[in-house]
Amino acid sequence: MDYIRLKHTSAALLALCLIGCAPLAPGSTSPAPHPTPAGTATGTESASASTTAPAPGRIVNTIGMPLVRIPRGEFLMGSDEPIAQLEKDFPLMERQRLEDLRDEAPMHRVRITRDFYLGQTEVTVGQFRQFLKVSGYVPESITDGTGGYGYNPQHTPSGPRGEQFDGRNPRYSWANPGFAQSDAHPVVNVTWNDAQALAKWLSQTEGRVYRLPTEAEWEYSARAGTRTRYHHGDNPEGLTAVANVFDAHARALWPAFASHAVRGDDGHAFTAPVASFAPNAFGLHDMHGNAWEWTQDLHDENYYAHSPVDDPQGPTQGTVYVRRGGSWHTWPLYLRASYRNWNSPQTRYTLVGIRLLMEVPR
Ligand SMILES: [Ca+2]
Ligand SMILES: [Ca+2]
Repeated sequence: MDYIRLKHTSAALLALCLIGCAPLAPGSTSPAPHPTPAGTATGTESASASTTAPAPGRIVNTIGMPLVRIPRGEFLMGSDEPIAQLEKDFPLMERQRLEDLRDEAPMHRVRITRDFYLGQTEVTVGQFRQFLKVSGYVPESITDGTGGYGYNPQHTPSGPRGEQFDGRNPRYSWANPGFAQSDAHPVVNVTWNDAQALAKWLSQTEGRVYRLPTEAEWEYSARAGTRTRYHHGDNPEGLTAVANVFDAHARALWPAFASHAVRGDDGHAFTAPVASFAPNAFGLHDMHGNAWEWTQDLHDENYYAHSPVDDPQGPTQGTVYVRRGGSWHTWPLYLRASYRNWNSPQTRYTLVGIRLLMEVPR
C-alpha cells in the first residue's frame, strides 16, 4: 500500500567531464556502456571494492556516496499504455486509479544533453547522519516540531486521510521511522527542503553542483535504455528480483491490502539496505522501490503536452514537487518508471527518501 490517496485529497498537505568518457551519440536510445573516469577532483574513485555492484564510471564522494556517470542521450518519456491494457494487467485497480495516470501522457521524446552523475543508491541513513553532524543542519521534521511518520503496529487508520502510518508525531523523524534501520538503509522521513539543504551543503563542501534530478533525468536514469514498465520488463511479478516492494513480507503486516501485493517475496517487510538488489543497465540500484525519491521538478499534470525536448526542467509554477519510483510499501502499478506522484516540499513520510545528482563541470 502507499499513501497514493494523498494525490487526490489535500493539496495543502501533499501538497564531473572526466577524460575517457563515451557518451551516447545524439539520437541513440540505447544505454551506453559505463564510461571509465580518468580521475576526480573530489571524492575517491572506486570502480571495484564496495558493498555495491562494481561499476566503472563510478566515484565516491566525501560522505561515502557512490555516484555513477550517466551518459547523455535521448529517450521516450512517459507512458502511452491504453487503460484497457492496464486494466488487463492490473485487474484489481479501480478504473479511477487508472484514469488518474493521465499525467504520464503524452509519451514524448526527451533529449538529455549533458552527462551527469547520479547517486548509485538512495541517500543512506549513515550518509544523512554524517551530513547532520558536520553541517549542523537540523531536519525540518525537528525544526517545525511536528515530527514525522512511523510504523506502529497498534496504529489504526482513522480520519479523512486514513493514514497507514502513525503521525505526524515528534517521536518519529529521519532517525526513527518506527522500524529498524541500519546506516545502510535509505533515509526516509526527509522533506524536499531537507534534500535541498543536503545538496547545497555538498555543493559548498566539495565545490561541485549537487541537486535533485529533474523528472526527465530521473526517468531517463531509471529506464536505462528500456521502454518497459520496469527496467526488468513489464511483468509486476518480476519486481521482487530487482526491487524492494509491497511483497509477501509487507502483505503480512497490512492484510487489508494483501490483494495488491506482488505474490513473490523480496525478503524485506520495510526498507532494505540500499543496493540489496541488482542494478539496472546504468548501474543504479533501487530506482524501483525501497524509498520514493524526490525530484527537482514542480508538478503539472499537463506539462508533458508542451514540455521542451531538450533538458526539460519542469513547470515554472506550482506548489508540489514530484517524487518517483515507488517504495517498499508501494503497489506495482505505482512502481512503473513513468509513474509520477507529488507532495508539498514540507512533506515527510516513512516512504520518501532522496537520491542526488552531481553535475559534470562545464
Ligand atoms: Ca518488500
Ligand atoms: Ca528508490
